[in-house]
Amino acid sequence: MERYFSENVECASREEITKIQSEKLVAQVKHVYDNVPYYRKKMEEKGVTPDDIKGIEDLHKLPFICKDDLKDAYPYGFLGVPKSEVSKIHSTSGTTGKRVIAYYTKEDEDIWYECCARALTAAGATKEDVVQVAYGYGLFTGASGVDGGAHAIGAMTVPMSSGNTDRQITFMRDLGSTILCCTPSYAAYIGETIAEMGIKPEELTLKSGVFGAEPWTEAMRKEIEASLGIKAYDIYGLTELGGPGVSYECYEQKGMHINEDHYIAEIINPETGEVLPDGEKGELVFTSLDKKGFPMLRYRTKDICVLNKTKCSCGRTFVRMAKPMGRSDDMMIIRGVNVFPSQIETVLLQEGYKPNYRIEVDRKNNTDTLDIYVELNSEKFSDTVKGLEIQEKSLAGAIKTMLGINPKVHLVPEKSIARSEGKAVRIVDKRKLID
Ligand code: DLL
Repeated sequence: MERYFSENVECASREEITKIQSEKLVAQVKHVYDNVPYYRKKMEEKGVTPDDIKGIEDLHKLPFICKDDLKDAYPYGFLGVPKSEVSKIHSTSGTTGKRVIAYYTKEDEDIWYECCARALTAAGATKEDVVQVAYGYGLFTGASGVDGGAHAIGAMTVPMSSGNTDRQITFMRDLGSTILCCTPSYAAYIGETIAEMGIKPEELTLKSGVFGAEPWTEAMRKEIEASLGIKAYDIYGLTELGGPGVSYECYEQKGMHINEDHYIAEIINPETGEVLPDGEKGELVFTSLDKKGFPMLRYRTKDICVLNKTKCSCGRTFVRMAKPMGRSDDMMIIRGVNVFPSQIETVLLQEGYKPNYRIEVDRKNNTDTLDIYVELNSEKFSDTVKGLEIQEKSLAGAIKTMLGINPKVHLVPEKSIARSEGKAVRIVDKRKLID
């Protein structure tokens, strides 16, 4: 039987959810207007005051916040409480420009852990479980969030952090870990290492995994589920909104339920900012309703996604978001065609290759080039040059059918592409280095 961590809200009626959201929105707008001068100015520029916001039907009147606003206001410009009220911070892993620093009050932390506890419960976690946390601890939100969630459930929490894969597997076996939390690319790597060590998935006690922080495909899910002998659940979130637990999958695995008592989701046209009707694909925008330390009103995530408001048979009434196809930042435009790495990954796995690949985009003689490096594996092995060429051509053909453009595929030796212990970096866009 399905279990819930906060059944009263997770299964509340639409009327109840709308009421909760409306009341909280009115209070949150007032909080931000009074305490975040940067956003107050944006509201003034748009001619909006807190009196104009009477409920969620007025949400569209508020200005958006984008990453550039957070950069402009770095480091304390969006802090919504006195520093003495801040209990901790986290930060994005951004390698270029300024990082985003998110602030939490004690209450913000508790709400965040509750959201993660809902996600873990939906993945089958109870007090009896041993939860192995293999997201990175530190500035990244991944580990702290699910660690807090596991504590809220009362499960035994194993704070491994990412990396040191042999030690992960030793602890997993010795302690009898039942739930693994890490990025999907790291889960795939752990699965691969287990196979190399000659351990069968059924020898492990793992039953499920809670994987997120990067886009991953259904094909990758199957791969991980088979290699670890588990059911793999998706979890979504971002530093600006607190971290993991903004939304999470239930056993139906048909989209991630958004914690709507804490967040309002909208889908907008990324070019015009216009709010799109239900079911249309566009950029996800979130409003955090409770966060006081780092409150976000209409934050533009750049994640491309679709919302589904139909009823889920798990009993939860929270709206569901599809797996994000990737950030609009990650979308490559190659010879005029929009390409997401996840599309390429889907084809590779369908064709029997492993999720170890690198995409290189360049421009030669004014034409974009797309090179895809993919590892060979024992099932896809050919010992003649001719045989390899045939394989490369056949894979390039399958990718062309998906994308509409012709890539050059390079099959490379097993293990020659670096594995990821956190978020995988799979695209090298050399055009950006030149521009
Ligand atoms: O990745 C928070 C997180 C940690 C989520 C652990 C889930 C598990 P950031 O580092 O700020 O925060 O990156 C946020 O990662 O805007 C998405 O583009 C991407 N992302 C996060 N979860 C998913 C997911 C954390 N399940 C950015 N599927 C987001 C696809 C995801 N993309």
